[in-house]
Amino acid sequence: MTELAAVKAALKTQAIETPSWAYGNSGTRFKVFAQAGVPRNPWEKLDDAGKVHEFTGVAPTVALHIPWDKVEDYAALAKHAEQRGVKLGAINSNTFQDDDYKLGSICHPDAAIRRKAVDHLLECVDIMDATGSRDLKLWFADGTNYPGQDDIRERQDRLAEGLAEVYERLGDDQRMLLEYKFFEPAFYTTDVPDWGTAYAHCLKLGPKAQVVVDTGHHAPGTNIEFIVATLLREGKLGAFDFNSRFYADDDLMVGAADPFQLFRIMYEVVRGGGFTPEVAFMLDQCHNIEAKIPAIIRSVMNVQEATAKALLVDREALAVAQRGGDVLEANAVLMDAYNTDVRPLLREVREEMGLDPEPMKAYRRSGWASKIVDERVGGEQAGWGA
Ligand code: PSV
Ligand code: MN
Repeated sequence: MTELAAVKAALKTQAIETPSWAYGNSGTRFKVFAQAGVPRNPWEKLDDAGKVHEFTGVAPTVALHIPWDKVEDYAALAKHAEQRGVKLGAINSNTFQDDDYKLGSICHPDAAIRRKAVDHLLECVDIMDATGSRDLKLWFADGTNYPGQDDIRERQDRLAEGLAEVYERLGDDQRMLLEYKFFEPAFYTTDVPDWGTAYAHCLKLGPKAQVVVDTGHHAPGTNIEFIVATLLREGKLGAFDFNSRFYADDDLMVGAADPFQLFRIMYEVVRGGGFTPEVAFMLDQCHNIEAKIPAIIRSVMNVQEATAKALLVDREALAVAQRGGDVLEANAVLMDAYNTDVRPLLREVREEMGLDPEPMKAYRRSGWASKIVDERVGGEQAGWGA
């Protein structure tokens, strides 16, 4: 196989998971702008996700968020997904929207609230059994706002205890993915604020516990690719939540704010052997002013472009330059790949996959956008928090 053929073959295996919540209305804490045609339930979210996969060919799974995507019959939901050409992916827990969780969930000072939170996580594992999902994705809003509010160390003990109970409940083929975020909604301490804390808990729990890197969850200037390289080296990178940010957790389309950073991250993924199904490549975005489905298609294509560039890095030439201490040549090798226009290559890849080479144009021509506006009348639109 030529090198280019190998790159194309790799790109054809790419799998980017789209989030069910990105198909519904979402926004900022100031305003959620409703859009005509957005789904009114999980079934319609899957219909839209099916379209994203139909036109991109690389978005075969959809992450669910519980309780936003609660249904009576998860096996029927999984079947509905398959009829739309997609599968159900990670199950995201939600321990941040109930009044009981004001002082935390799994780290709450009151054992009864901790019990409620752990029971929710166990329920999520039951749902995974029904949907056939491999991954339970955990993000905790837990933390404190004021020094002295609660005992920092004891909260870690409570976290470890709750996680251990859920870990024990996982099946042989199931995993727990622990996501960190440095602040918000808590502003003084956050109980899982960084990759080190997530890593320490996952290490103690065992091989089925892995760390999630949400690209919007770091302090400005953080070198995310270094974190990716380190977690891969330790065998502890379970997944990404891709989005981009200019300021904090902006949840913009991935690759929009900093495509170079996305390339650097994908290079470390490729370099570290992480371009495999063992790492889940998920989107976690909040489309506020842009149309949902095209925004998700754009994000999928941005990840695809960054991946193509990462795969094109001449690693032999890079290694020679690095070992020879040739700083400028090493940097040039990396930049050559980044500056390559990979769009023609991706058009070829899509054609070879039997797809339209231009997913965005094909989606626009398909008429799906006006069909859902016409058909999805009445009922209550799905939205972040609903
Ligand atoms: C938290 O900010 C987060 O990134 C977690 O992944 C949540 O589950 C998700 O956003 C919900 O929007
Ligand atoms: Mn996230």
